[in-house]
Amino acid sequence: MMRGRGLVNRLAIAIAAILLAAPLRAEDGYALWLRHAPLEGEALADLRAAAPVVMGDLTDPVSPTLVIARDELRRGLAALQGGESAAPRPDSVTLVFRCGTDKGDGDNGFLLLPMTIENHRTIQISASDHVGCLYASYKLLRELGQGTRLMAIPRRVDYPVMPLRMLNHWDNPDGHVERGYAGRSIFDWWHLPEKLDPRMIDYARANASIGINGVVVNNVNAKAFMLEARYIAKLKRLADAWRPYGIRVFLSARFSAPMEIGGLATADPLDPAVEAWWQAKADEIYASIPDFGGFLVKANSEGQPGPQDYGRSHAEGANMLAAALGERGTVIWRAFVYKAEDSIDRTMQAYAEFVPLDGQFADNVIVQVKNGPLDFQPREPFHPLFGAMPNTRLMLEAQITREYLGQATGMAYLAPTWEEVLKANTGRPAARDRREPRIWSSHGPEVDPNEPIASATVAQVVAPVGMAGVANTGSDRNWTGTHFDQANWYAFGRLAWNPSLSSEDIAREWAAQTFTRDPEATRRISAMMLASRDLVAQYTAPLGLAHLMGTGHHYGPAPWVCDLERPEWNPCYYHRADKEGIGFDRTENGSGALAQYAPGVAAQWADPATIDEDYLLWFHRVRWDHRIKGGDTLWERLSAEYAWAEIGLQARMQGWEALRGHIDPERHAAVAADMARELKDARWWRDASMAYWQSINGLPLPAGARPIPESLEAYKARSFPEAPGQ
Ligand code: BDP
Repeated sequence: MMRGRGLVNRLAIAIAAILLAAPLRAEDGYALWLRHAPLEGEALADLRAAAPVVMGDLTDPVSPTLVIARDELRRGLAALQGGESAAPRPDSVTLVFRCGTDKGDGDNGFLLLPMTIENHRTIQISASDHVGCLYASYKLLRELGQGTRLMAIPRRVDYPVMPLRMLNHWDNPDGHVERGYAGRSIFDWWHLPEKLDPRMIDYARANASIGINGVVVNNVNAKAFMLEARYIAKLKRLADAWRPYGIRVFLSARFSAPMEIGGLATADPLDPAVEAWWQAKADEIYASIPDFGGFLVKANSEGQPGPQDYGRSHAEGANMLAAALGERGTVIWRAFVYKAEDSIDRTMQAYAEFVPLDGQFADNVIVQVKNGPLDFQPREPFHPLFGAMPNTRLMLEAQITREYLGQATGMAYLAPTWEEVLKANTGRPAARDRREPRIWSSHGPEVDPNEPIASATVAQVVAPVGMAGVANTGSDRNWTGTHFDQANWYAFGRLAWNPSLSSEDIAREWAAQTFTRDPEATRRISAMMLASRDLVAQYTAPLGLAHLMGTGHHYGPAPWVCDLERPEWNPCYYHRADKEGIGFDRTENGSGALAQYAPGVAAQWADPATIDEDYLLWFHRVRWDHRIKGGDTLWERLSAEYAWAEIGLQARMQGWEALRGHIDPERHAAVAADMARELKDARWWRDASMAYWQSINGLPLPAGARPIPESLEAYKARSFPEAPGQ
């Protein structure tokens, strides 16, 4: 009998153990970093013991934002406790909102304040405005989601450093996303305004949870008809849905719209009829959407119309639109311009066109500058414009979608790219914004708050304005094509919120919320993420090469392309390889682009013997037998870079395999497949590129290099009608 009971007990314990070690549930990634997966072990016990109660009595007046803030917190706390909140008890920790006003006059900052008053534990959630309280809810859940104990939530004031934290969607009204790799557009213009896809709310939640507060809904290569009344009605529906989440809508505006939809004979910004047309258009939009953010404009770039078509400057074009918006909104004018007929180095043209206009832009104009002077390449030095327009409001444009980094294949965590540019010191003064003590003190030397800063980082230049990211969302169930691409959306928001955060901290907090809280697993995942961009650069653009990708789809290698109509569309224009050597000379002996940087900055890149090799061929043209630090010739080193990338990718695959027990099978398998594909692509990049370089320099493969399986002709003959993004 006894023995029988013992068996039953043992069986019961075994069954309980199986049940408790809850099998990893298959997940499709839709919930993003807002999964709020149940806590484990002591963290779970702690939260249940706290039995937190979110007080329902909200600050007066109650707004939809506050209701969302409260409900998010309630739902999230329940989910973290395994689906149901512990029943309230007399000693429950109470969470109380104190949320200021909803007038939009706060800075969205907040304070989470755990305290014990007369044995009663409470957490005060105070903010200067309602959106601040919403951000506080997400922050609290983020902390708990990483295993922080409720009463140990850091008592810190938190607030967004940058006022504008925007996504730029390159989505077209027909549903095709330019450079989008995660399916079709998430915006269903056809069914708007009557029908609002619930996904639009999930999208707003995701954005609000990382502090994104502005969305440009359409492609910079804009269609004029999106300014028509029927589209304004559609946009209004989105604006109304997103307003409670603190998100303002913006539109990309086509400069020639007065002609295309307004029936005018010109779009000349100094023509009174054109001014009046835009004024009336702005009034029409504001009548429907009182908090409309403004216009994003790509002008006189890649065939887009602009003020130069009428002999007017970018400033004249931007200021005319800015006058139409008035105090109600902002014109964001892109600095991404280059001309085919201009014989100077393409990377120098934006500087040449914009620097003379410094100080001429109206107060409600922002000039939006890509991180580097070329075009979102795997690695670029920072854009020299950041140090050259002290009297203009500059904003950073990053690309979250991976146009040139494998698209939605493989892995490239981009936070290190953005961290690099934000931390780059321009070597030049910047206008000082006193509202941002954090950014001033955490980026660079101690500064006297009353003095203008002598040598500003890019973060310091753009902090008073903002950051825009070209969105990577699409209709794919997991939003971003691959699971790891969610991290880029997340990291973009977090860095725009606080550009002093490190890529590593962001990777860890993302991984803990997205995959697993196991600290060792999170550490390993974040290490994989941190190395990933460098690996892509190593096999696609080693040693500072750039723009070697296939024409049109921008996927895979095509360094041999030399005959496209516009010279600066050709990979040959960038690598300049011949029998003697390779690289783009941007020193004073070459294009002179180096001189667009402050002397102290230029000095670090001026000498091929001392330059950081990641930028060697960006700034210098060197011989194939040039000796690199360490003794290898350039040719040997180039070959080694490709080989190291392969080794790195293989090691990462093994590392991922070892994480199998920590990740649900569905997402584990999907990522493993992405990684296998990336290894195949890296080999293709290496084989095709090496075959091409050899055809130019006539050198044998360096000793020990893997033979190239196919002929150069075979690589050239590959075509990919199925590649996305054509
Ligand atoms: C390039 C893209 C192109 C965009 C352009 C831009 O290839 O599709 O329209 O940038 O930023 O990278 O306007």
